[in-house]
Amino acid sequence: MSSPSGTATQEVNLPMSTSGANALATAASLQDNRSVVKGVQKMTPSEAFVETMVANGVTDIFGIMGSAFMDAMDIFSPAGIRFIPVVHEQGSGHMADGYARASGRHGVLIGQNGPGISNSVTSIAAAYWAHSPVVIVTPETGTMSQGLGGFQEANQLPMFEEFTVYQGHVNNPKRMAEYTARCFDRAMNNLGPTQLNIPRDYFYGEIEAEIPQPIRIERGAGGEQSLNEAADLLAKARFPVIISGGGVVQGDAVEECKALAERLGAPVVNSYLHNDSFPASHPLWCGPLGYQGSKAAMKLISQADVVVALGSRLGPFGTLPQHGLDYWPKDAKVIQVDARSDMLGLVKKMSIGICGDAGAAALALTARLKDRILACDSTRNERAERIKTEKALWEKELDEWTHERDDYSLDMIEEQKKEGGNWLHPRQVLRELEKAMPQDVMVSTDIGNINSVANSYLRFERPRSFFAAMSFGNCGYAFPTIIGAKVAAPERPAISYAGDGAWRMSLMETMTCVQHNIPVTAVVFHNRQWGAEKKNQVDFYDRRFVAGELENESFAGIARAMGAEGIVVDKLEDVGPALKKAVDMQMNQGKTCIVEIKCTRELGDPFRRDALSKPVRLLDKYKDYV
Ligand SMILES: Cc1ncc(C[n+]2csc(CCOP(=O)(O)OP(=O)(O)O)c2C)c(N)n1
Ligand SMILES: [Mg+2]
Repeated sequence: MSSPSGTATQEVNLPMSTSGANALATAASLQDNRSVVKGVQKMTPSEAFVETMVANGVTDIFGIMGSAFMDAMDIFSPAGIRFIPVVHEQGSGHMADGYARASGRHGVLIGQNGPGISNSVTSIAAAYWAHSPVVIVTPETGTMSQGLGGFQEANQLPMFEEFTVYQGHVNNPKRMAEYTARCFDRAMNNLGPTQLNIPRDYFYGEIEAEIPQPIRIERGAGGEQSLNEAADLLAKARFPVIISGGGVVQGDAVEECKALAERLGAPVVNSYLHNDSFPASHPLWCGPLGYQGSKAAMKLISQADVVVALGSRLGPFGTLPQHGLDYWPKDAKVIQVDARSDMLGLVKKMSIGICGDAGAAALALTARLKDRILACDSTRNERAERIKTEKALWEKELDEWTHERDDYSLDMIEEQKKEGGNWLHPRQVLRELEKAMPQDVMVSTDIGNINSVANSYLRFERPRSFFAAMSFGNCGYAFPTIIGAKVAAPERPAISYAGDGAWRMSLMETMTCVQHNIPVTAVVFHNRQWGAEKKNQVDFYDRRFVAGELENESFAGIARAMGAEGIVVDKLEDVGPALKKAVDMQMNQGKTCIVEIKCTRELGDPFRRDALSKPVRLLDKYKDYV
């Protein structure tokens, strides 16, 4: 095929693969009718860089412009790549993460060497713990001034060393396409962010290069022997339970997980913060484990004699005791399936480790169990009843759990009654929001007390719908992340949750939504405090409050000043209608709306009771601070 200038081109056509995210990336790229130059060609390194991105199906890049990559940026548009300018580079990393999590395609960001790059370290760390295929392109000081202490000079590789699965440094302009391609391949194949570091003078010049075809590796089900042993173990299990993890979401393996669960009649619990890894309407679904998770899930897994951890690393925070339940079944045999061998048996004791794709492994196990008589077959109905009963009990408890009942929360509720104004109980607010959620919604959540309590009230029907701040746990995650998700899936309603503290850290990206036509809905829980941390001062520091109070202007007013809409809610009956109105504005009028909900200062269970201890003071002058 010939382009108007007469250069030979090839259609963007990624190799077909059947597994998960790769299949999604392929599907997206197959619809991509942009063409890429074919064979060895004379081109500039900027052209090699941009063409390699086209070959990988890139259509959107987040960032803030800069002289360091202006030569390449100049041809983004003719290459069919949209550059989405953000307010702060931290936001561009979260947007790339949200984009990747929603679509299974690469999320890409770029920035100015030095500060533009260091500004996004936090969001790349967050993307790393979400295992997102994000590529951060980091133009660097020019090779002739590196090391002389020039303008915006920094060593950019060490900054991301811990948070990337691969770092490519273009050490010669002739290798631009090769390194670019490798970064895109490895982000997808090794499941995590990669860094493409490019000395800024290497964008210029003339090279001979061929644009590499993307390499996508199909992951298999795992070793024959371990699959056979796992099937034998499951055939003998009395009460098997499945943990459906992030690997099920990323590998698009819900159907395979469902088939295995149905064959076993096993309850399925979501791993911590992967509430979209199994459809909530399914009779075998029991809700999430971990902090502020489902009691039904915890009570059921505590009974398990065999646990299948499907696509889960069983992270240390995700199985901590909760609601007074130390639910992890210490004597159960654990079959762990993960795409990464180094995650197998890392945190929890395991009986059988399967290194493979969650979907392929589930399929292989189901096939092995299909015609066998299983020990648990005879109790299928009884177990189904038990699941139903536990779920009903938990729903009833949630319905009746209208507010927190600890001393501090009760004191706050009383105090705020005297103070006047109408403040809503967070749990009731969360229940109302849950009821008003639109179909096919995508929700992102932040780090904070109310956001954590939300875990009990967020249920999903399909994967790639829930984007929580994962193990890096940074406040300010949710809003930019949902913006990126919305760019990837404009047809789906997009809602972020944030506490007022986290919102203050991220609200400026409202301008990105307004100016670049990316309508989303942001719910802000306005409780006038850094609640999650204040909870530790309640529990461990005798209510000596330092730095926890927040005095805010009206967030709805700030939103309006930025050109968005704002709704203030201070009545429970208005919560659902306000969310519906905001989503309607998003979907039908292309408007971003901030829903500011006035909440009491009450606080749910803390994050890290496990990691704090009562203060000890040895010096006389501090003796009262215990
Ligand atoms: C970037 C960052 N800074 C600080 C923290 C520590 N931290 C965790 S939760 C929290 C309070 C969150 O307050 P807010 O967003 O208002 O939600 P609330 O707890 O009040 O519901 C803080 C400061 C963090 N996790 N991330
Ligand atoms: Mg708060």
